[in-house]
Amino acid sequence: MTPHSQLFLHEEVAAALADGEPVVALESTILSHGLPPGRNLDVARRLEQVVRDGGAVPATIAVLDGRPVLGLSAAELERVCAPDANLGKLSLRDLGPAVGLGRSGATTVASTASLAAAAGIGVFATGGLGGVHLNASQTWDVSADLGVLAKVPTLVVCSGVKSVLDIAATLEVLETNSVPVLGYRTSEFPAFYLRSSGHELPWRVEHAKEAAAVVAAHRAYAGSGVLLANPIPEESEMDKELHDRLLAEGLELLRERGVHGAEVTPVLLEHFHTASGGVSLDANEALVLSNAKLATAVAVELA
Ligand code: PSU
Ligand code: MN
Repeated sequence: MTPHSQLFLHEEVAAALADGEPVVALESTILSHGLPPGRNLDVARRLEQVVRDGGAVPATIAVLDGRPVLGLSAAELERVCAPDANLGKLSLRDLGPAVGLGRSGATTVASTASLAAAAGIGVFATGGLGGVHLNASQTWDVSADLGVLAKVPTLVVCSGVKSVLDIAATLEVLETNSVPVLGYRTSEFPAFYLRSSGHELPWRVEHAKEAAAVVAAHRAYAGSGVLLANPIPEESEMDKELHDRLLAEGLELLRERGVHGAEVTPVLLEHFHTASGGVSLDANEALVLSNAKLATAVAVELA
């Protein structure tokens, strides 16, 4: 482990960065809050393998005992995925408290992208991005993920945002913050479990090489990130009717239980996973693996 001011880089990650070899960051909230124990470790390992198979070094990121770790060891990955891990969800604002107080936690898109950028890792793969919530005009619930994309030059590869969010408003905030949103072989912003959302995108790319060219050019003009929106693979897309039913039920559940803030996404995901009998889990796994593969291809082009 190489200390790098407040960062702790796995040796392999530090060596790859020093040699200009491609590295792909992966987040840990999806493991600790998005997937059930048992399944999460398997997905975590497969994500890292997909990155390796594509010719890059994976850096799964989490905060362990007050240390932001970039590139978890096998034992650390097991710790993050353990049924009794009980890790908090750390957004960017939580990094200072967690590090200062010596705590552990899983990192979201906001904190993972920030840590990656601080270490010089420019490419990051995840499942879904946080965004503007449907009732944000009353609750002010807008994910810090958007504010971070406005400020750090990381490429985030995701499958759009869930339809539990206000997709139109999310795209507006990304525009306001000068974050280009590229559709990967699509002209529509994807909606996580579904390939299309009905919201058109201004730009599309057909190959990793094109995405890399856009990222390289964007970095010359702006300090903001880039979003590469990769729809869930066709064969894994959820049935639209099932999706819409689960979403309506999930929203009702949130209202009944008065769930708000950081708990919204985990509670909703849990409802999808149990009520769909695992169909949504398979979808979630398929899309995140596909995003890791695409992110790796872009990282290789950039390197
Ligand atoms: N969307 C998903 N799965 C997830 C998340 C979002 O489909 O696991 C997680 C990501 O870590 C994302 C975070 O960064 O939720 C956003 O949370 P919030 O809206 O509280 O900022
Ligand atoms: Mn929120």
